[in-house]
Amino acid sequence: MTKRRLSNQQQARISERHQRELVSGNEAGGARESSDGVSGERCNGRIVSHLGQQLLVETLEAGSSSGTSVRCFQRANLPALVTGDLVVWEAGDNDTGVITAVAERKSVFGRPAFSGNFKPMAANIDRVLLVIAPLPEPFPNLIDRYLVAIETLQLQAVLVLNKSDLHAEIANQRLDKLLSLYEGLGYETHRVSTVDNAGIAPLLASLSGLTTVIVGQSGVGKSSLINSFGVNNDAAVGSLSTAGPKGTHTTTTARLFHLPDCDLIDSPGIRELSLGHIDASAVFAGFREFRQFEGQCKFRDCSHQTEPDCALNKALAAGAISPQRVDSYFQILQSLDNAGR
Ligand SMILES: Nc1nc2c(ncn2[C@@H]2O[C@H](COP(=O)(O)OP(=O)(O)OP(=O)(O)O)[C@@H](O)[C@H]2O)c(=O)[nH]1
Ligand SMILES: [Mg+2]
Ligand SMILES: [Zn+2]
Repeated sequence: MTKRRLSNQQQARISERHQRELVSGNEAGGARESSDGVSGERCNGRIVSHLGQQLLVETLEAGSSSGTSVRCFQRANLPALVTGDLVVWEAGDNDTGVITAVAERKSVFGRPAFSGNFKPMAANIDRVLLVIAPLPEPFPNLIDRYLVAIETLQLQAVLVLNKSDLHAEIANQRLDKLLSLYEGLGYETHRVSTVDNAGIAPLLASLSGLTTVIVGQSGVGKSSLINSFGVNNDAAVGSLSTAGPKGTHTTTTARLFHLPDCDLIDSPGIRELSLGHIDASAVFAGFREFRQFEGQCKFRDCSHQTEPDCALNKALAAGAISPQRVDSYFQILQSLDNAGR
């Protein structure tokens, strides 16, 4: 219980900070006369999910969630809002509300839209939990692409290999080895199963006091994980036959869930992760073990391929960095070129 009490205090502190941000965010937007049917009484809230044209907003009272939610429209002058955004809303017609202001985001996770521009998906998060599984098999480069995206946003990445119960059936030693590689790079990793609950308790304990967005391919078990943590409102879980490269995605919108001492955001699965919004130098820096070699090559514009005295190639030859990661780096660079950069 001590842990829970502590965590509640932590949460209250976090929420107090949010309240301050909200007030300042609202003042920055300027108090408005009620011209569009709103009550004029300003309330704090947090975006839980998208509901078509509307947003589901949980109300925040006295520094924490009151447990009630309201469907809201947003004022047209606001940017696109995402799950986790802290907002000010006012009661409107027909039990709906109108979002009139948004607090500055302390962090954001997202990926490029078709246009190539960055598209936010979840805001005010501490960690990104990347889930992989033996089935569906990860597409090539998946982990490195995610890690580059996460490092670029200066967020903390956690790698989770789910469906460990399938070890006996599916030869996934490759994935196990892969996970060990990232462990060696200093990333936190977990091996879990939502079927037999292996590894679930330590994973949940590692999320204490934090807001975590769960990402990964469709069908790897992101929603199943959320359910195995014991949330009140179940996240919809798909059948493996419908999830996957050709099937429909079960989760279609990012959604916030509460546990006693942490918040989780479930997210829709992806088919692949393009990095169209990231430039070549950010890709290099996104490989955390490469950063020490930045500016160490003989030529300032070294492409780390055939140039003499290349620090990256020397490290590779000395076995200090993984050939797989170097290959992955070049594959990502090539995909940026192919995307017309
Ligand atoms: N064997 C096994 N199957 C699992 C495990 N976790 C989830 N599954 C199954 O994997 C399938 C997909 O699970 P979901 O939780 O819907 O996957 P998701 O990542 O949320 O998928 P999207 O919402 O489409 O992105 C379901 O049939 C689950 O029952 C596990 O640990 N072991
Ligand atoms: Mg899902
Ligand atoms: Zn070089």
